[in-house]
Amino acid sequence: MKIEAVTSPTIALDAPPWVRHEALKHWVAQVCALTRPERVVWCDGSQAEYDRLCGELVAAGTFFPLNPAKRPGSYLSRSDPSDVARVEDRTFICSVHRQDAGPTNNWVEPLDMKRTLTRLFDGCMRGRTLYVVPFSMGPLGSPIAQIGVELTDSAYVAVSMRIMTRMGRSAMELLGEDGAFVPCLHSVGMPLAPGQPDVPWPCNPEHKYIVHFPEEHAIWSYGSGYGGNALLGKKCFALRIASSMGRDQGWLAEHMLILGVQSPQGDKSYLAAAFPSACGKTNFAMLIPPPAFAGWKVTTVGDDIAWIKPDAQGRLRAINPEFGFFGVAPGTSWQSNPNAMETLRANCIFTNVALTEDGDVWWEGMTDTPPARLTDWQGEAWTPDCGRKAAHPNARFTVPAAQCPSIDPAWEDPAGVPISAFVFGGRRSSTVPLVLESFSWTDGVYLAATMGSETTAAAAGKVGDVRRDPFAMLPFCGYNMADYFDHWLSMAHRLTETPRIFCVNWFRKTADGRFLWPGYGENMRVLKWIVDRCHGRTQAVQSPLGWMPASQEILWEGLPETVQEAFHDAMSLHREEWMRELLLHEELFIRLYDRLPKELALRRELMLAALSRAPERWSLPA
Ligand code: TSX
Ligand code: MN
Repeated sequence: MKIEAVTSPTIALDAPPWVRHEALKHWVAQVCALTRPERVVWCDGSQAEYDRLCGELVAAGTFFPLNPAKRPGSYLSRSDPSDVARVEDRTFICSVHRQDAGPTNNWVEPLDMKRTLTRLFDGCMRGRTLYVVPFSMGPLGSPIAQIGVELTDSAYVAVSMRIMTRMGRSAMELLGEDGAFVPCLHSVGMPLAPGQPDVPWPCNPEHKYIVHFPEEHAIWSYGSGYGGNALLGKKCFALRIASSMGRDQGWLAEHMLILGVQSPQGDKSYLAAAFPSACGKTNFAMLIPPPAFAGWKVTTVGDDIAWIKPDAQGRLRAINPEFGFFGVAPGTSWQSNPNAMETLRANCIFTNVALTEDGDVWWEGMTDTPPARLTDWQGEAWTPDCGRKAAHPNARFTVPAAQCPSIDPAWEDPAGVPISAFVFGGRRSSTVPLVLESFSWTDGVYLAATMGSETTAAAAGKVGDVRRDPFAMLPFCGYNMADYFDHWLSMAHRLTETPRIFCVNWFRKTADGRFLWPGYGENMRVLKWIVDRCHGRTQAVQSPLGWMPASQEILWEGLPETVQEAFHDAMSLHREEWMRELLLHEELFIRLYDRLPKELALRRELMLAALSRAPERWSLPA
């Protein structure tokens, strides 16, 4: 590779007049000189452009238009069977010092990585179009929002970015002549020789790299066209790079949904909640309260990412940096999430779901009985008895958030919404109670730092293993996880009032393996207690680990008595289980020992002491 080749562009850039940023044009020229695309398209984000690109994707065989009578304005896309999920082992945080990435991230020295990537990007866009995709993460012009520009050789990425971000001319105009932006470089890593026919889903089967340079706020992604590997605004920018910016600048970029709860009295509270995968995060963000909750309303601000900053009054305010939902389709149904199903009625891009005979989509868990005949996610004929899944377990929908019936009226407020509480959840069949409020901010940071979740079929490891996933950020923290804990502890000093911190577990089971809690909409009963706590409207019982609701503080109307009995079990604490749990916390702390905040190790000691004084089985008073 000759580096001087990078300085001489070979194709006319023809930037439109609304691009006034010379440094940006220079970067595009440099990337063209390196990657050698056939042409450059500056995306303006218009409907006409979206329709044209979707038409080209249909012609290329990447998109299949769904039946307009069943699913207007929607497309089905099938990825290469090898390119179906984020690639965590190919994801790198290339900070200057290895210790700044920490033991939970892959690390390569930045110059070393740039040498490797420059070789891969050399000529990698030959025969393809380079799309310049300007986008805003967060409402345009919001003081919490940020601009990025993705250069990609994938039209699928360009159209997906229009759904998932505020994409196009207005984002570019906000940049002006010299505004700051995060450069995001992406290639599917499959150049075309002259005359070589393209494939529906180009990607690189051998080389995949998802690379972050936190000090210079840059992202380079190579070899994959799927989801978080390729839509660089989401996990790469809004979580990994933004978390690193937030640490330096005193704010938070979190893997959290944001929801609003309105009481019959009309008061409105917002909370932000972090859950690892397979906990039903999107279902919780779009929860519909059961009939007993007349006058209560739950609204959705976001389902995946929250950017949270202290305002001038020292209160935390949050925005959803995204513009759409990129959700897991399997399991989504009119039973589990009617708001999501309503959102998906039109203008959707589905990836790796099954196709019905009448040109609609289907996935496992959508209906109790599957259709008699389908085309599966790989394009093969499918019948219920064929022994294969019709949709890939990580099949996705990409859809505008504005179409969600429960979307909050303030979801695009540039000032963000005030956060009253943080909620942390995991999938635990034992040990962890249904709900717990931390004694303090530090104690809440401990609970979030040590949260774990049991692996389901989709994840790596044995089914039922507990995987530590601090703050649900393990794959998404752009710096050392121990420094991240420290940043959370330090946030308390930037605030006049800290939000309350709660832990929830919808998944605790009886000894014979039945769920103790009905979950779904019935989680409103827990949510109401949380919100009532924030307003000082309800009591709590002190347990060895935190504050808990007594049964009479929960609204039970509409549920059978048996659920109240199960609640008693779902709230119990077993000394031996918790002693074992604290040993697992210690494993995590040893991994992070050199930078672990002292408060957390001490908090663990205090918990051990409290447990040693607790009865073998601690229960709420009857
Ligand atoms: O999303 C879920 N939530 C959150 C909803 C707001 N799921 C789906 C699994 C995760 C992808 C849940 N599954 C929840 C839950 O609260 N709880 C459960 C466990 C459960 C499953 C089925 C039943 C009850 C609990 N069914 C019956 O009891 C009939
Ligand atoms: Mn997520």
